[in-house]
Amino acid sequence: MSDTPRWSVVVPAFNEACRLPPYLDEIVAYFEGRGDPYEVIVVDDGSTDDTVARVEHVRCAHPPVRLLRLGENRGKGAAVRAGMLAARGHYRLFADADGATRIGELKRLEPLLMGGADLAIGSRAQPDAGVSVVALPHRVAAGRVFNWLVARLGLPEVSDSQCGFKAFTAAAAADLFARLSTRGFAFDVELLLLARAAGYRIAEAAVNWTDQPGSKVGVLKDGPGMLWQILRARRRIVRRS
Ligand SMILES: Nc1nc2c(ncn2[C@@H]2O[C@H](COP(=O)(O)OP(=O)(O)OP(=O)(O)O)[C@@H](O)[C@H]2O)c(=O)[nH]1
Ligand SMILES: [Mg+2]
Repeated sequence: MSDTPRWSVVVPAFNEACRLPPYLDEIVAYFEGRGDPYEVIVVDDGSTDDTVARVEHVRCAHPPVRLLRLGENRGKGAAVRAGMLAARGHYRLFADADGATRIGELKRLEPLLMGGADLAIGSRAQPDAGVSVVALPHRVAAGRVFNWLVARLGLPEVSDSQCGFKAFTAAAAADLFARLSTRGFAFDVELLLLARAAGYRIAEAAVNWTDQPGSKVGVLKDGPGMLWQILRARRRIVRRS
């Protein structure tokens, strides 16, 4: 593709042979319908299921779909970082492979970037009568506790740090992802702390979200490690500034 893509969509995928293909089709159909140049970068790091074959299949019919394969499993943060640094679009979105947020929800983030924001992030916690969030009650409760902690750890104005649907200008993405260190699920918090410290404009919009079965994040399994990663990231950023 010779044209610079208007949008790059980065999708981290680890063992997503079931959840990713319908979402990938949806992303391709959405951008083909818009008619702007675009690219989709799926980042796989050692999936042991058919993820790679399923993406290759879509790629044969749709050249804007790219597959980035990392040698070994390093976590969601490392995968999103690699995809964002390989992206060439004027605007760059990352979206979870499970399609919990439909790609059409980009209509809620795009105007924020057009209006001057450097980051436009989806939120499942902002009250908005126009959107619905369908999630299991224990996950909603865990999210509230997590967001409460994150607010106290340096992001008081962000209602939902963990939503897997965030968009960036090219300049903000290139700068922030080059400096991102957290490889695991807590990378969003480091990214937002870095953005805040650098004075980027962060805008949030409520997005429709429907929990999908097969989540790879466990509150008890991953929560303590995520908090530890956030504390380390915070210390790094405070030391540098
Ligand atoms: N490449 C790569 N992607 C990963 C890894 N871990 C998670 N992901 C991707 O990260 C995204 C989010 O994973 P989910 O299991 O949906 O978890 P979540 O969306 O953060 O949490 P939920 O709130 O439960 O939906 C999916 O696209 C996963 O495939 C990893 O180690 N490598
Ligand atoms: Mg999910």
